[in-house]
Amino acid sequence: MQPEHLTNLIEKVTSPSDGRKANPRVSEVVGRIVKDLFHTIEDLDVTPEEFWSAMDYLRDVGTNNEFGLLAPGLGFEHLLDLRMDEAEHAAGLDGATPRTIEGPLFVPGAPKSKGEARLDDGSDEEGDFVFMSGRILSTDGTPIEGAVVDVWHANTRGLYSIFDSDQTPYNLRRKIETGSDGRYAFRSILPSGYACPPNGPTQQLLDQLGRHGNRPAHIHIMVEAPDHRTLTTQINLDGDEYLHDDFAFATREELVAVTVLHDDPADIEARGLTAPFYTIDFDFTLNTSSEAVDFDRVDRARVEAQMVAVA
Ligand code: MBD
Ligand code: FE
Repeated sequence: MQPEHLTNLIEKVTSPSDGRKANPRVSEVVGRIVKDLFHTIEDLDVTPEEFWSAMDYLRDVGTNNEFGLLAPGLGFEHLLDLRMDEAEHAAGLDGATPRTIEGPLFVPGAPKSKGEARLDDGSDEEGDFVFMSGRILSTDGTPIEGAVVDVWHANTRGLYSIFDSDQTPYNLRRKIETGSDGRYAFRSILPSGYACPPNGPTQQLLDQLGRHGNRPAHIHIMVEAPDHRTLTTQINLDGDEYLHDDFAFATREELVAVTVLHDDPADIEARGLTAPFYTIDFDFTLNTSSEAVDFDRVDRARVEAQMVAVA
């Protein structure tokens, strides 16, 4: 193709019509994406059939509400993390627990309690009991009072409440507020890893790339605290076969948590249990608020509990 035909068309796509005004940011970003895609089509000789099948594919991703899954699967959500890490580092904000992706399954508005909570509703009989606790700290080591720890994780089938009609709403989701010792503690069941819906469009593309769609077992944490930067992260459970092979690229070495098995009958009885249990001890450190960066918690559309279609 004559290069000027390509350049002319790209130019026209983002040229405002007579008497209209463009949003300059949208114009710049869309102009760049269209330009890069035009070049992709030209350089790779993309056929009309390939192009239209890509359009159909995007329709399917939307219909199945999987853009939130495709984004981490193609590395975009981790890329955004790396960029936020860079910006904080450049602003001298170091020393906090590393962030890692929120993912598509956070639901705001979980029940809140002080100091401790039980996350599971007792219905998942496959689940091993876990007691996780630790402190929310400032980078100077001071415990933070009044931090709100939002915790969410999957059940033993790798499924999340609200998105899974077999679970009670907000099962395995809680907010826990720290007291003056900065401590949080909860009882729950150990989650299993997540797998992309096998017949969905995300897995369909991963198959074409020769990739699996699995995540290691993990527990999501979002911590908000007065005068501190919000931390969105996850811990990954040690020993999972996908620990370093996460389809969403979210594992970070500092976020691997050791699960300690307790099978001494005396320990079991002391907890009022009848089966062995696990403990996880994990502290989270937050950076103090800073004028040097203009972002905090990522603002994105999140599911409203009552709006989720229960299939
Ligand atoms: C998950 O549980 C998750 O955390 C992400 C990032 C994507 C899909 C499912
Ligand atoms: Fe998850």
